Amino acid sequence: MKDSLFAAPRETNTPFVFDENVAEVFPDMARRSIPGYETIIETIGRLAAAYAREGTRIYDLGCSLGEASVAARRCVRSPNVALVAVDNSEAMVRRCRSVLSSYRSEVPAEVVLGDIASVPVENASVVILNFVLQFIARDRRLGVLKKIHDGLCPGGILILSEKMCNADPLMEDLLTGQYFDFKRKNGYSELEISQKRSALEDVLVPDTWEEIRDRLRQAGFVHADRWFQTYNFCSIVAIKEGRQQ
Ligand code: GEK
Repeated sequence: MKDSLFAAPRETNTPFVFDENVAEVFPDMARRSIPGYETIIETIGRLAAAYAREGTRIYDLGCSLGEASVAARRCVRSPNVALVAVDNSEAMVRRCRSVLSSYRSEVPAEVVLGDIASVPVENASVVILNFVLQFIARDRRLGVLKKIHDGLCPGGILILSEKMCNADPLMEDLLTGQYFDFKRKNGYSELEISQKRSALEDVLVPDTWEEIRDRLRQAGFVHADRWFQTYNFCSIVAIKEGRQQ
């Protein structure tokens, strides 16, 4: 279903929430609003296949409709791997359960309604945080990353995708301008672009690349780099120190 949530003029600037209306149009919204969304999902599948280890778990934190979970379950061949998908939106979780149950896979999946800040992460070989940390209060982000680092097995990976901002105002303007052109090219009107931008203010709070990198280091990740970037959207892979079992 086409995303036209911000097409009509809005009288008040109500903050963006992941409700039933958003869940209904989410696949279209993600593809037309997140540069590289499909490439990132496909690559998550391949990274999960390469790093999932026998007898461990894959976590998809902030799973929305479970597209990354579907990709991981389709690609992973290691035996005895289970997937845990978590989201705190009831509308997303309900739909995600139905999406995941409609695909057959050797990887059993559980979809949990919960806050990623409080859900335990244990015995993980792969953790996916695909455009989610940016919605968590800044002072809670380090705690989430530390918990993930602690819950990963040695040699396990975190795939972290984020919308970033740039500390240099000239670069910020250039990259934001290019991003808005991408949205126009994908059929969003000026009104849709500006109303969505206002609704996301204080809801999606981006960090700079330097802040993200430093926070990953503070959480314990020594090896981390961007494997994808278009405009201010990036995806990072971080590896927990130690040999894979
Ligand atoms: C994908 N990863 O398609 N706890 C749990 N879930 C949360 C929290 C939280 N504290 N805060 C936000 N969410 C997905 C796309 S969308 C990205 C992720 C976007 C959830 C929220 O309910 C929503 O489903 C998701 O994070 C963010 O691979 O819309 O830009």
